[in-house]
Amino acid sequence: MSESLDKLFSPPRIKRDAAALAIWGCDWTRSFPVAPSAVVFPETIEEVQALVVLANEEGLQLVPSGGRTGLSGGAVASHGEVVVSFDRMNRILDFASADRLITCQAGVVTQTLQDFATRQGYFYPVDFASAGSSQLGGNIATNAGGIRVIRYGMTRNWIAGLRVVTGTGELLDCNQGLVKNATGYDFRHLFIGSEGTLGFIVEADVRLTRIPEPQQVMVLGFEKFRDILKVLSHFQSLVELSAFEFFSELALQKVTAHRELQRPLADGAQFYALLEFDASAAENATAAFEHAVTEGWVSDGVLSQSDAQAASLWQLREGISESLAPFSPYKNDLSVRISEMPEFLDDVDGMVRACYPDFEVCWYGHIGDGNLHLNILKPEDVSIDEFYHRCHEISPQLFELVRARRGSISAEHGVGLLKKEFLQYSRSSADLKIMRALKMVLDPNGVMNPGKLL
Ligand code: S2G
Ligand code: ZN
Repeated sequence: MSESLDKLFSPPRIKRDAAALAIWGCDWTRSFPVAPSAVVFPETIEEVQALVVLANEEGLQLVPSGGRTGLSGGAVASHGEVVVSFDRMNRILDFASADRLITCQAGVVTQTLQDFATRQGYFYPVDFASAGSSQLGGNIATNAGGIRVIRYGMTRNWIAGLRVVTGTGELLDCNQGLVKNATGYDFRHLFIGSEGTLGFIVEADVRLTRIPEPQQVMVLGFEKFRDILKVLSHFQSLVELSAFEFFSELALQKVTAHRELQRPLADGAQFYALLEFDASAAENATAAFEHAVTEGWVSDGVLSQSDAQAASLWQLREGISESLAPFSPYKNDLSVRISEMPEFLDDVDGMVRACYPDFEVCWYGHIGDGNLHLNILKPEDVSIDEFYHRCHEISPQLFELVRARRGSISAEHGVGLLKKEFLQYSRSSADLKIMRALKMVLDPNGVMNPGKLL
């Protein structure tokens, strides 16, 4: 059946060799079988449309693939699907200075977009550890967040226009990069976060902002979780924060060992916060720090004195994910409203200690956004299957705590395959009914990324 693909693609733009299938058939998750039937590399929107039409005619199933940095199995092909890689649709098509817009194909690497924007004198603010390999299309499909959401918001905030090939092969031009457009449903927001289940994102008009003034970084040490949130609100009353991240002592131990980094403070602490702000706000930030010390919320702190020192402090946070990878972590990516955070943290801490007494639990994340990355580390003497099974079994209890506070079981990593069975902890039955109806409208034959999200 997939022979008909050869009418549309010829080598090297179609691959079927085992090595290629293993590379393009998955993302960063390692807990699902990888078994695509082929990988194709379209170069134009018309080729994507022809492929989707063919898939509808011949019952092919298509898995969109970008930078393959996903963490929920959203880009894994396990049942003979055809992987559609955007590696060759990676051109920046236009820069409109007056609109402060860059138009690019979906396969543009996030870092390439950031660098291009800076060269034009502007700033694309969405940033995270995998920006060097993730692609814009995947960032949009998962509404990627990262480390500067507290100041700049999620990917969703920066997409002024979107070209999408739906699951029936129609090309939609959503919003055309307009600032204002009051003409009914805004389809951008249907496809942003849809995880490739409604259609292929093929092009985007990306909004830019001013390049921020030089930033400074502060790392603070805490003994108690809940003091972190008191410090957050105190700093926010005095300083516009560009970032407010946190990580535990265990995370710090893993990242300093893995990357051979210096510890940030003379004394240890239970938890650390990493703050970033405009250098012109350093005086206010220092005043806020001194108040936090007086209140006993903070034990110690350091303020970066150079860009190099700021970068090495950032490594302590951005290097965590990579440092934990060798421990095959069972990842949770939870969010609740900030006002719910203190009690939620207590709930989760109590549950984790009760349920995982023999597992190392690593806390870190974008606490300024109410987003907690909870990584359970696999003990050496436990098999990966046994470990994942035990973690998966406890997930309902964890997600019940999330539901009780109207939180999200997936703050920024998406649902994919990993969280699909738990979606009802964050979405109502009415939500799910409408999501399925929308899927039927846009992808009636189930061509698009089957088995993901819904
Ligand atoms: C982070 C990166 C992915 C992970 O570090 O903020 O979103 O490993 C994560 O959790
Ligand atoms: Zn994150």
